[in-house]
Order: sequence, then structure tokens, then C-alpha cells
Amino acid sequence: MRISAYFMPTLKETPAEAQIVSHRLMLRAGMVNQCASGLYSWLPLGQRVLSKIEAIIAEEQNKIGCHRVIMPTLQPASLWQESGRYEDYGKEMLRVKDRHDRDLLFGPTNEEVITDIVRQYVKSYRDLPQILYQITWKFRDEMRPRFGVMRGREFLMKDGYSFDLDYESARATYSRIFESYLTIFDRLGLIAIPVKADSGAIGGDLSHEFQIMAETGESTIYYDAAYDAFSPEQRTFEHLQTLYAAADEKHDAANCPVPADRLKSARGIEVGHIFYFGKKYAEALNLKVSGADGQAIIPEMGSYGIGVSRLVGAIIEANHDDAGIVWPDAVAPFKVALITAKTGDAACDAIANDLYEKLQHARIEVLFDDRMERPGAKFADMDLIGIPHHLIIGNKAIQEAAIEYKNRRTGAREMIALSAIDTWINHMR
Ligand code: P5A
Repeated sequence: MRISAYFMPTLKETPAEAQIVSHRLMLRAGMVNQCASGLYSWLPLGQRVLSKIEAIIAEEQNKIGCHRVIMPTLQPASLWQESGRYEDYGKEMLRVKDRHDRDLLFGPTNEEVITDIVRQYVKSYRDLPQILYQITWKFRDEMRPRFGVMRGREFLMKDGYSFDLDYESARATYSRIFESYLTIFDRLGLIAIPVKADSGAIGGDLSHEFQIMAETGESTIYYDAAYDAFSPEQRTFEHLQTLYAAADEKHDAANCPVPADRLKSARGIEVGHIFYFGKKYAEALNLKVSGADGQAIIPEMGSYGIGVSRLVGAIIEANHDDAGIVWPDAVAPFKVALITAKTGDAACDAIANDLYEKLQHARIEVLFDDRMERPGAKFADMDLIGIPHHLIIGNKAIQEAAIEYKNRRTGAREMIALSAIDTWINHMR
């Protein structure tokens, strides 16, 4: 992508309304635009990051046998009256009427709709277990939308729903998704701590929140220092279940099983929340399947959420410096920044154009700053938007046939001979 032809409205000033660093940086990098309180438009750079995260989530969920669907954003009130949640949900639910005066709502979550789908098709024990998920926009009329996309009113959620024949199988599904979530957060460059949680309005008795550490987190998490020493292979459900982690409202300092010298605390951002709730929705919506000997079985259910749009803010909270965002490669909107430090100089432009084509040919996502701007302004923009690998074409490109590489995260710089650039590109792939 050439910046001269791109839509990337970066801002020099720090927007006054943004209280936390991720919100400030997302506005300054031109990733999002506030449309109204808690409602954001995702501009091209932000949209790219969002779809990278979506793709990683989908890949990992598909790997463990989940199937992706898309359910409507508007739902009939009647399904929520069946489950009994229509009244319970309160003012967070946006209720609307259609032209026939029928009651609808903008879905804050989809337990009812998915249960309705499954009850229409799944009749036999042979058809279970099943895990269905979607990645769609939800609406919750939050009392205090804040921190940009972290607590929005309309937000992108991955929501999954599982149906099993008995408790053991439901628990196995829960643990499989728990572990898949750890893999997802790991691939996003985040360390997530699973914390036992109340299941609230969703209902049920086994629930975990996934919290990532950041100073701006909304709750304080207390956890066993042993978490920090875990390798990815050790982060299994059975293993982590045995370790202590609790959010402030549940943590009881006097009765904490972890000795004080092993107890750590940090602010956390909730990026995921999973629930096992047994037969609650299946019973309420009369979902039954027939068992091997003809008896009726009420399936055991769970639901599994990830705050996809919130993750964008959370990743920035965990990955930034004074100059701007520092994307992990896996979610960066572009992997390589190509910068001409002498735009307008024919020799310099020729090298840059050639390199741009090579990178594109190698299918490396490259953002080419071909604008007639001061080099300093160009470097500052690439630092701000957080592209991980910078290639700078300046005087040395012409005099010494070498270009400068800068690693955004470490700041390390080195010269790459033009003759070695193909090897470098291959390495980047
Ligand atoms: C689980 C999936 C549920 O709704 N039903 C389907 C269950 N869980 S939850 O905890 O209420 O939400 C799941 C995740 O969504 C994110 N989230 C938000 N993100 C941005 N703005 C909001 N207002 C918001 N509310 C919830 C969180 O990451 C949460 O863990």
C-alpha cells in the first residue's frame, strides 16, 4: 500500500477526550473514529488489525472442531421471553419495535438464538457434541462507555456455544476451549491469566475470565507467582485449575491459600469470559435429544466469549512506547514499512519502487511511505502506527548500495546490502 493513495488520517495532537494510552494511540494512528458515545467506525488501519485478530481466533477455534456461523444482530424478544432473560437483562439491552409493532432487540449475546437453532435440527444423541461460534457485533447500552473500544456500546465479540450429552463431556469441551483460548492469546502476543469468575446473568457454576495485565485494567487480579514461570505446554486446564487467581472482589487476603511472598497482584483487562451453565437454556427452550435407548436427554451447554474489538485496545496497552504502538507481528496492520528518506530523488525512488514490488510479489504486507514529506515526519508516523519492521532508503542506498533496517520493538538498526535483500525478504515471509 502506498500512503500517498491510502486513507490513514494520523493526528499530531493528543485528543483531549482519550484517558488511556491505547485510546489516544488508536485515535492518533487513525485506526478508529468516534461516531457517538461508545460507537466507533474502524478506519482502514484499524480494520486490518481487527481482521487479523478474527482470523487467528477462527483458525484456533476451527482447529478444535468448532464451526463458524453468523446469526442476526436483531433478535425477536419472544426467544428471550422463553428463557426468562427479557426482563432480567435490564437497560443494557437495546429494545426496538419493527413496523408491525413486534418487539425486537439488538443482541447483546446469543444463547437463546443458538439454542433455538439447535432445537430445530438436533434430534438424536448421535448429533452431539457440537460447538458453534460466530464473530459479530453486539450491542450493550453500557451506562459508562469509556476507554474507546475497550468498553464500547457496539463491540465485536467472538461468541461460541457448546452442546454436550453429559457433564463429563461438557467439562471436557470447556477445558478444550479454555486451552484454545490460551493458545489464541499467546499467538496475539499476550499473557492471559484465567481467573475463576461468577457467571452473572449468563448463569451457571463454572466460569473463567481471561485477564491480561495492564496498568489501565478495570480490576485488580491476585495470582500465584507460579503462573509467570509457565511454558505454553504447561498451561493446561487441569494444571491451571490448581493455581490460585482471583479478582479483587473475590480475593480474601486473610484466607488466601497462596503465601504472601508468592502472591502477585496486577491490574487486568478482561479479554475473554467462558461459562458452563448446564441445562439452563436447553430446559427453558425445551431442547431435547433422544438417547441410545430412546430416553430424552437435555443437553449440557456452555458459552465462550472473546472481546475482539476490546483486544485491539488491550494489545496496545501491553505493546507501546513513547513513540507509539509496537504491534506484535501476528496482528500488525502491515509487516514492513518502506520509507524513502529522499523522496523526489530519482535514484532513491527507483530503489524504493523496485523494493516495493519485490515485497508485494513475496506477499509481504508492506506500507510504502512515498509522500513528499520530511523524513522525520515519516519516521514518526511509522513509529506511531507501530509497523514492526522498517526499511529506510536514504543516501547510503545510492552511495553504498545498502538500506537501513530498523526493528520497531528493540530499536536495533543494521545495514542490509541491496545484494542481500532477496534473502532478507525470504526470511521475512
Ligand atoms: C460468552 C459468549 C458473554 O456474553 N455469552 C456469549 C457470553 N460473555 S461476556 O463476558 O459478557 O462478554 C464476552 C467478552 O466480551 C467483551 N465485552 C466487551 N468488549 C467491549 N465493550 C463492551 N462493552 C464489552 N462487554 C463485554 C469482554 O472481553 C468479555 O469478556
